[in-house]
Amino acid sequence: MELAERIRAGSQVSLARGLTLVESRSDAATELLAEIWKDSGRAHVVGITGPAGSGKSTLVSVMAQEYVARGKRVAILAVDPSSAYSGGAILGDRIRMTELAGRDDVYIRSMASRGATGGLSRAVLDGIVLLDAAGFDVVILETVGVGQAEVDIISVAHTVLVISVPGLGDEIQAIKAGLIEIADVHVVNKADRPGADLTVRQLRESLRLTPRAPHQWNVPILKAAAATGEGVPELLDTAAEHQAWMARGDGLGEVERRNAATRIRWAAEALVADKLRSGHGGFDDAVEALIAREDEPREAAARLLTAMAVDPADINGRRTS
Ligand SMILES: Nc1nc2c(ncn2[C@@H]2O[C@H](COP(=O)(O)OP(=O)(O)OP(=O)(O)O)[C@@H](O)[C@H]2O)c(=O)[nH]1
Ligand SMILES: [Mg+2]
Repeated sequence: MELAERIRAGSQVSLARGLTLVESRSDAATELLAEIWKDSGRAHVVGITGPAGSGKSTLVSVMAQEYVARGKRVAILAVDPSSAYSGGAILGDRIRMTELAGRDDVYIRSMASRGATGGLSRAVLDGIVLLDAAGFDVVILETVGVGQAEVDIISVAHTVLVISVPGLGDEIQAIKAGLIEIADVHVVNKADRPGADLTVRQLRESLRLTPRAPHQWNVPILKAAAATGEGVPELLDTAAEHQAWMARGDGLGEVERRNAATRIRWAAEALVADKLRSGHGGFDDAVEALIAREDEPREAAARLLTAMAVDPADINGRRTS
C-alpha cells in the first residue's frame, strides 16, 4: 500500500490520513497496521497524566521543544484533551505552539473518545504504531488522569510521568486518582508556586508506603515549572534513564509484553468474529441444533472454534476487524 510507504518516508499528510483511519477503525486501518507493524518498535513512548489544569499540555510543549533541541523527532498524542489542544493545535499556549508548528520533526495530534473507551484505547495503541513507524524517536501521550479508562490508556507508555501540583489540598491528587501505582516518575509541576516542597514530601511519604521489590525502578520525584521551563531538561534525562533501565532489564519488560498480548488478543477476537459472521464452519446448523436443544451454547461454540481453522492465506486482503 502506498500510504504505508509515504508514512514510512515521513509524510505528515499521509500520517494524518493514517491516524484518521485508525481513529475510525476502518478496514483500511487494519491493512495499514499489518503492513507497517514491522517498522515500529523503536520509539520511546512517554505518558503524561495528572489532574485537569495541572499543566500537562504546557509541560508537553516545553518537553517537545527540549527533545527537538536535543535532535530528537517528537510526536504528541493528546487523548481526550479538554481545552489546551484542539484539532491538533495547542490553543492555550500559542507562543510555544508557534515554535513547534510547521516542523517536520514535530507532529501534534488529538484523539477524542467518541463513545466507547475500549475503542479509544485501541486507536491510541494503533496510533502509536503509526507514529513510531513514521520515525519519531519519542511519542508523548497526554491524558487527564481521572479514571480506570485513562489509567488503561496511559499504561501503554514505556515511561509514565504523573503530574501533581502544589496547593490542591492535603491529599495528593495522584493518590486520589489511583495513579501512584502506575507512575515511573512523579513530577510536581508549578514549582514556582508555594507548597511544592510539601507536595514532594507527601509524595515521598506515600511512595514509602508502597511496597517495592529490591530490583525495582526507584520512582523519582522531580520538581518542574512548565511555565518557565525549569526542571524540564532533568525530566528528559530521567525519562531517558528509565528507558535505559527498562532496556537493561528484560527486554522492554512488562510494557511491551502487555501491549503485544493485547494486540494478539484483539486480532484473534476480530478473526473469530469475522468467521462467525461469515457463517463459516456450520454456524447456521449450530444455531438450529441449539434451538432444538440438541446442543448447549458453550459446546456449540467449542465445536465451531475447532472447525474454524484460520488459514493465513485467508486473511491476506481480507478484513480482520
Ligand atoms: N504558575 C504556573 N502555572 C502553570 C505552570 N504550568 C502550567 N501553568 C498554567 O496552568 C494552566 C493549565 O495548563 P495546561 O497546560 O492547560 O494544563 P493541563 O493539565 O494540560 O490541563 P487539561 O488538559 O485541561 O487537563 C495554564 O493557565 C498554564 O499557563 C507552571 O509551571 N507554573
Ligand atoms: Mg491539556
